[in-house]
Amino acid sequence: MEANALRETLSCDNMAPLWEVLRGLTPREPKQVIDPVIWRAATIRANMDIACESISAEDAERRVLVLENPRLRGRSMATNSLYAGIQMILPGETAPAHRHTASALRLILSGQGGFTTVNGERVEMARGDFIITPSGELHDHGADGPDPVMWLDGLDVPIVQLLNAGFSADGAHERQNLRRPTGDTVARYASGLVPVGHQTGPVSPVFHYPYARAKAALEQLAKADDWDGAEGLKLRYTDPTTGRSPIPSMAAFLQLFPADFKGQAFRETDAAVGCVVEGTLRVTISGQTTEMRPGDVFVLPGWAWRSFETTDACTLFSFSDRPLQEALGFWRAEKAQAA
Ligand code: GTQ
Repeated sequence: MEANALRETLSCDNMAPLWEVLRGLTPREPKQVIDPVIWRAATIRANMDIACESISAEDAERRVLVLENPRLRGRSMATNSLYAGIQMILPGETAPAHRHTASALRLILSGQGGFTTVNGERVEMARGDFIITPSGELHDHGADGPDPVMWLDGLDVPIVQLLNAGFSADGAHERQNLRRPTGDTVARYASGLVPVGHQTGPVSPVFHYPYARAKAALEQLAKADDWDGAEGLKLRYTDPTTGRSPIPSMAAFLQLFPADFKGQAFRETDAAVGCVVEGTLRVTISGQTTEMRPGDVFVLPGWAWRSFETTDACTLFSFSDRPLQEALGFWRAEKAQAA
């Protein structure tokens, strides 16, 4: 039968010829299907100020500007597997307590006096802090100081959507009741000890990773001088009770580049969302070089060649779906041969 006729015949019975789509289903290598988009700090802030005039955190439930990849417009996706957004809370506002299947991670960008309460324990937010909300845990956010508080949100929403496994519910009160003192989980699980009888699970019991501690760790390692030729010094956030990623679907990293770094080109299968915390980073993706400054957020498409350069020292936060790719045996990385 002729190809068009065959396709139509099969289509009537909800079937299709594999040979017409095979290479699309099993590509020779990952395709470039997303853009290396950048959201500049100044643009984020200008649009956020407009959003703050337009709606309260309470009315919005979450006052968030979704960071959309132009190649995935309208789907609330920064990459094929990652949702990213910028959230702001004005002094006195509350983002009311709710829970959902999607896990969230946050990088605090600006403002003092912000807090989030996760599962009955409140943490105070400081710039550069990394905070997680594991799947299904009740969380509300607020700003009790004089400043607006802003942060980068990363969620595994596209994964939950792919699996169509999402549930959500509202808390009984806008601000959940506190059931543990601040610092409780860090003392219990992140002091090099764990409570006797503690059962490890898929998510980290620790949900606050202060920037001051992470930065101090990088600076201590810098004294040993063992920089990677492509990545500088790169640490990943862990569940201290297992060593695994704090969230099973997403990994988060903090890395330090020394001054005058000229990194080797490399690529990895996991697309990442990056945000400069301190300093300036020149990022070259697929031959295009852009200077990233603090608060700029950008996408590193999976399997695209990238390299990093600095003039002064720079700290970069990033997150990706690497734990999923590793669990499935998919993750690959490659470094360019030194010239
Ligand atoms: O803070 O709970 O960016 O539920 C998107 C959905 C943040 C949150 C987002 C959310 C949240």
